[in-house]
Amino acid sequence: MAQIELNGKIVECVRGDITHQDDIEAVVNAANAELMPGGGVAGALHDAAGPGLAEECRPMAPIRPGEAVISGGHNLPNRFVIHCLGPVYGVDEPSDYWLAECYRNALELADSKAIESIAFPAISAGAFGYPVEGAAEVALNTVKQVLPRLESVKRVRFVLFGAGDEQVFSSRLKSTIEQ
Ligand code: AR6
Repeated sequence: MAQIELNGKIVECVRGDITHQDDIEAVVNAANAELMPGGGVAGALHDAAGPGLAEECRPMAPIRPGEAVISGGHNLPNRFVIHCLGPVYGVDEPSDYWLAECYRNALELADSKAIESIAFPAISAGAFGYPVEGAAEVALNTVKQVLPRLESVKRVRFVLFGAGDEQVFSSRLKSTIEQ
């Protein structure tokens, strides 16, 4: 676990499950274009949210790489789910640009809804094949650029499923944000 302060706002990296972030207003889904249940994060969030989530999402699909859309949290402990379609590594090129767009769009959408806290998984770093070191670099650089100009968002949490991924994000956190 690592945590730093950026202009009075908190950025933190923790090991855990994105469906168990009870103190967070909006959780981010590493979605598929159709906004349907799938594997990984999308499967876990839809399972925990219940079928109402897919029903609410259907009219918003399909979404494009880099895009972010918002729904209610249904049976999740969060008020909102923000659904992002990450790039498929090596296919949706330049992958780093489209991944940064996910984080930027999700953060700006959260701010436009007066959301104060948001939790992200490592978008694209599972089924979509993005190497975790690069995924962490893009994620943290984008938060560094975008967070200072947001009005509502005061806490950004990265929730990493495995110990290795958590270490990569945590060690990148200081070097990226404090440099
Ligand atoms: N909580 C936090 N992180 C998780 C969880 C969880 N419950 N489950 C997996 N991860 P992925 P993608 C990690 O594949 O690469 C889906 O099938 C995982 O270890 O969920 O953007 C969708 O339907 C990895 O580090 O998302 C899409 O088709 C990271 O979350 C496609 O996969 C992202 O893995 C999206 O692929």
